[in-house]
Amino acid sequence: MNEASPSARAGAPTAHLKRSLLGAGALALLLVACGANGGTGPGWTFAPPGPTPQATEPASPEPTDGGEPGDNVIGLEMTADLRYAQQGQVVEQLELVVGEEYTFEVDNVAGFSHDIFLGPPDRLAAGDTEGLPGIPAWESGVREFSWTATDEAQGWEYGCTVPGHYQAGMRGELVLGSE
Ligand SMILES: [Cu+2]
Repeated sequence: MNEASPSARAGAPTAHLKRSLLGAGALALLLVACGANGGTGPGWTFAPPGPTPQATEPASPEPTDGGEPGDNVIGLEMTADLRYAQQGQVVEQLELVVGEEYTFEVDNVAGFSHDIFLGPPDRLAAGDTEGLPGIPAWESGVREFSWTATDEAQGWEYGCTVPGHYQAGMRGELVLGSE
């Protein structure tokens, strides 16, 4: 009876081991099957989840050309010899672009009164400055005015309407172009 027990005990583990091996083999087959299924599963054909990356444009305001204040400043000196000048050089015409706003910075360096107006030559010659862009006469220093060039100003001039100054040649042409 004592001898049967060890063999029975020995046989039991053996049978158990065989069953375990079979189980492991079945399990291995299952794993292979699962692996094959996983490789060809429907999930494989889907595109990667998540939002598609979008290039986010930085909201940087681009400066528009010509729109900056100070871009269109026209400096003029009014001289003692009845001229408009820039750095001592007589200015006989100014080229402007229709639709652009200009700031005229006008320095009276003459030591006596001048003015500046923009308008039709006949009105400047007559001293008729009613409603015209410009600055009435002053004796010394810098004054300024702003004006937006329009098609209406075709043929206009700039000039000084102090009596005798326009006729003496204190004037110039406005040449209007378009951009
Ligand atoms: Cu003058």
